[in-house]
Amino acid sequence: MAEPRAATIDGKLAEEFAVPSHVDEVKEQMAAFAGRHGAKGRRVVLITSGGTKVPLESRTVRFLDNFSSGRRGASSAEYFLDSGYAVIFLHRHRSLYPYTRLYSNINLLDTLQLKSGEGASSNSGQVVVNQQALPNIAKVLKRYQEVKDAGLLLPIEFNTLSEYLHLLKAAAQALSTIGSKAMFYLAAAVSDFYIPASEMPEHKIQSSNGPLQISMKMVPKMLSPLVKDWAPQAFVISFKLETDPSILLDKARRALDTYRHQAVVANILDTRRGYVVVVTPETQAELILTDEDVKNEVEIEEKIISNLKAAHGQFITQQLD
Ligand code: PAZ
Repeated sequence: MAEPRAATIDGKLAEEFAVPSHVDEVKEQMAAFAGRHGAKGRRVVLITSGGTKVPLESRTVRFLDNFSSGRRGASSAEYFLDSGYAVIFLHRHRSLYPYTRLYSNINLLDTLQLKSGEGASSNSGQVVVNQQALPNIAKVLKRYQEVKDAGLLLPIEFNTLSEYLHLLKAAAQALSTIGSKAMFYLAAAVSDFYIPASEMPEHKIQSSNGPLQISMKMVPKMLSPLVKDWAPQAFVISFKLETDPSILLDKARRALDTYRHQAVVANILDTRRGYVVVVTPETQAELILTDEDVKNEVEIEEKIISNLKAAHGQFITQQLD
C-alpha cells in the first residue's frame, strides 16, 4: 500500500500526538545551529538516539518501552564530531550521552575522595577526584570541553513518542536550509505502535477489571515525508534492527525501495556491538570488529561513521554536478 504523504502525516501528528510546547523554540535553535555551521562549509548531522516511551494512560502510570540504551547514538556523535561534523543530538532523556557514556557504569561517589588534613572530618572538607576510577578522564574531558567551547554539539531531549515525532519533523525542516550538507542518522529505536490520545484511559488502569487487552495503532512512518517533503536534499540513513538474521537484509532493501533514501544500517540485537551491514541501493558493506579491534578498544561506530562520511562526501559532490 502507498505510504501516506506529508499532508496526511502532518494531520495525524497534530491530531493524535500532543505537540510539545517548546517545539517552535527548539526548531529555531536547530535552524540557527545548522545555518551557522552550514555557512562555514561544515556538514551537520542530526542523530536520533535511545528508545521511546509509549503511555498506556493519559495520567501515565504505565508505559511500553524498549531495550535501546542510546549507546549507538552517543558514541556515533563522538565519531561524527571527530570527523568534522556539527551534531544535533536528539536523544531520549537519561539515555547515554556523548563522552559521559564512558563513565555511565561508575558510581560518582566512588570517584571522589575527601582530602585528608584540616577539615577532612567536617562536612566542608575539600573533595578531590580519584582519576584512576575514571579511565582516560583528562583526555575525554579535554575533548568534551573543546566540542562545547566550539559550539559543535546541540543536545535536544525527548521523553515520549509524541515529543520524538514532533521534534524530528522540526529538525528535518530546520536542516532543509543546508541542503545536501545535512545528514540524518536515525539510530533511535522508535515504537511502531501507540494508543491515540482519544482512546487512552485517563486514569490508572485497574487490575480489578481483570486481564488487560490493548489495541494499538501503527505509528506514522516519518521517513516518507522526511525524504520527500521536509528535507528532500539531505543524506538520510535509517537503521533496521531485527532478531532473525534471515530477514534482516531483505527488510533493509525493502526500506530503501519504499523510502528512496540513501542507506540503511542493518543490525541484529545480540551482535549489534560488533557487526552491522551498511546497505545502499547499489552496495552492501559488512562492518565487523575483529579481535584486534576489540583489543585496541575500536568501536563499531568508528567504522560506521568512516563509511558514511565517505558516502556523504560523494553524495554532496553528485548534487553539485
Ligand atoms: O541504543 P543501543 O546502542 O542500545 O542500540 C542501537 C539500536 C539497535 C537501537 C540501533 O542500532 C538501531 O538499530 N536502531 C533502529 C531500530 C529499529 O527501529 O529497527
